[in-house]
Amino acid sequence: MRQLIAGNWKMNGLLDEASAIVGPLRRGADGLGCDLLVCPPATMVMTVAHILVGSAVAVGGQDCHARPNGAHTGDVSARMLRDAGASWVILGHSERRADHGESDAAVRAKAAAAVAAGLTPIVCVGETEAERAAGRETAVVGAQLAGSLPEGFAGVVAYEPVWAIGTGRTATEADVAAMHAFIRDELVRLLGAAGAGVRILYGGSVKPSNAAALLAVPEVGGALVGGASLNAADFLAIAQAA
Ligand code: G2H
Repeated sequence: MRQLIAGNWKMNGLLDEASAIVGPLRRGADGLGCDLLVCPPATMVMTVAHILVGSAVAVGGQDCHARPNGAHTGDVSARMLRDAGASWVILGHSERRADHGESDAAVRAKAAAAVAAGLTPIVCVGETEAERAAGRETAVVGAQLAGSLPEGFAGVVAYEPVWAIGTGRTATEADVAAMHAFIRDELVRLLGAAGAGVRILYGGSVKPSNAAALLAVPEVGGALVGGASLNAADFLAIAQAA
């Protein structure tokens, strides 16, 4: 299966910066051996999707509400993202779990709404430093998977150890191999045969200098890239390592 390299811009980027990133991506995406995705802030999904129309680069949101519409001030629904040109959405990122108190049940409802609206969800899981220090990393990630994935889940999972996000610290290849093998087993247990085909991305300080090694780890189906996705050359270099 082709690896997926997904850029999570987080709350970064204004329109002029977005075009400076997306233009080179559009030109550089042809002939890549992986799938490429950018997830800008909601304000720019439509513009970025317009720039990328007809290209090999897909566009996604960074979150969606579980309801299709209604009295939810400040929220964006999966249908709205789809309407704006997105085909993917990141859900349950640890920053949303921490900043907005998103529970596994909330992530599960959002993932179901995303699929219903025609989006492919990327559901994020990962343990904190304290949980790993206590030897609880697989228990935490196992519970997140069981609680966050809707029945018949047909999306992507991203493993992002919280202690490696935006810190410059990367999990070792052995850490990644062990956790991705665990996640694969859990996916098969939860989803049956379909669990064998779910791509499992690694995320957490992925950059050009470590991408090739991380992407070569068994069961790594791609990368969710934060900081390095804000620079087109770095993001393309990561994609070329896939
Ligand atoms: C993890 C990742 C992208 P960064 O959050 O989701 O960010 O690559 O900056 O650690």
